[in-house]
Amino acid sequence: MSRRKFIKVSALGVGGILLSKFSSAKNEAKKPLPNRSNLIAFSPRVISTWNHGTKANEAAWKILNIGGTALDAVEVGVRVTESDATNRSVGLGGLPDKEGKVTLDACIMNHKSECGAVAFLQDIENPISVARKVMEETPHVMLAGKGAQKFALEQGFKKKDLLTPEAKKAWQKWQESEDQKKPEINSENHDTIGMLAIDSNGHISGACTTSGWAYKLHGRVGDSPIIGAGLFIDNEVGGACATGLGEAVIRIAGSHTVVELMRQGKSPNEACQEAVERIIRKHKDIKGVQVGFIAISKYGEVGSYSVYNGFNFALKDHNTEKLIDAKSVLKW
Ligand code: SD4
Repeated sequence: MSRRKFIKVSALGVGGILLSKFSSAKNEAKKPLPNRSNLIAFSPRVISTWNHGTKANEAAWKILNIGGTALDAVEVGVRVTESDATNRSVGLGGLPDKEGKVTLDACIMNHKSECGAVAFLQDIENPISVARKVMEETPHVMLAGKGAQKFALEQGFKKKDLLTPEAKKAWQKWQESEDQKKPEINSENHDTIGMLAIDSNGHISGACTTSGWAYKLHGRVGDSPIIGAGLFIDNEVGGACATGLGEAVIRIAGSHTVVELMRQGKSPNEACQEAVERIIRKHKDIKGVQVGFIAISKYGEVGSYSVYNGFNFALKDHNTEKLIDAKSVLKW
């Protein structure tokens, strides 16, 4: 058998195994998933939200490319964005809340449906790694506020002031502006990173991390640390994550919705589109409410959709490295 033929047959074989695994989950998948076994099966791939996804993907790819796990890849990948002081909406350098405090939300989930999260965490540069520790070292899923910080310090994380002079300046300017009377999420004040990766074992993991809605009320927690809202993985189907106005994402359990729509046979793109349309239907006034989803299927297909135009995501695999503009239902 020629090598090319062998690879083709192997890929179909893997797809066949996957499909029989799917059909055994009878209670969950009433309608059989479409046969997409001719698509890239078990070829590592990573996607992440926004332009900063490109750099984060590079770091994740270093792990995926040598046969590392999707879980390691997503953690290492989003840490790049968390530690980038020039990014105004994730980790170090993130814009603070109304009181000038940088408060962080993050979560992580693996192919075994294990998950961990931190919410309203302060003074720790890499909340995603704390979320992973919550997943691996505790019987819990989420720790918040002071308790999350205490746990992080016990785990060896170091305290750090995350409010950079630039972010402080922006906050001071906001305090003097009219904008503070009507807090609004828009294309300038949010850019969460959500990342989804599939590794060479066909395992999917995801991570989501943010400093949230700039100038939010002190104590506000968004969708990003909430499993099922900001992120959801079901290794039998795929994964999804969200960016944008967290309140709107939580109202439809956004990422879980996208994964369940894929379970019903929708492609990642179709699933993201339907979730976005549901958000639009649930809002009397959708003006200015931006949400974007990205998704990956078990077969490595990727997709995205947003309420308004302007959302994009970065894709990296063996053959491709590019930014893709998401389709949107509405135009700004
Ligand atoms: C939040 N969803 O805290 C986050 C913000 C965000 O892109 O995603 N911005 O609501």
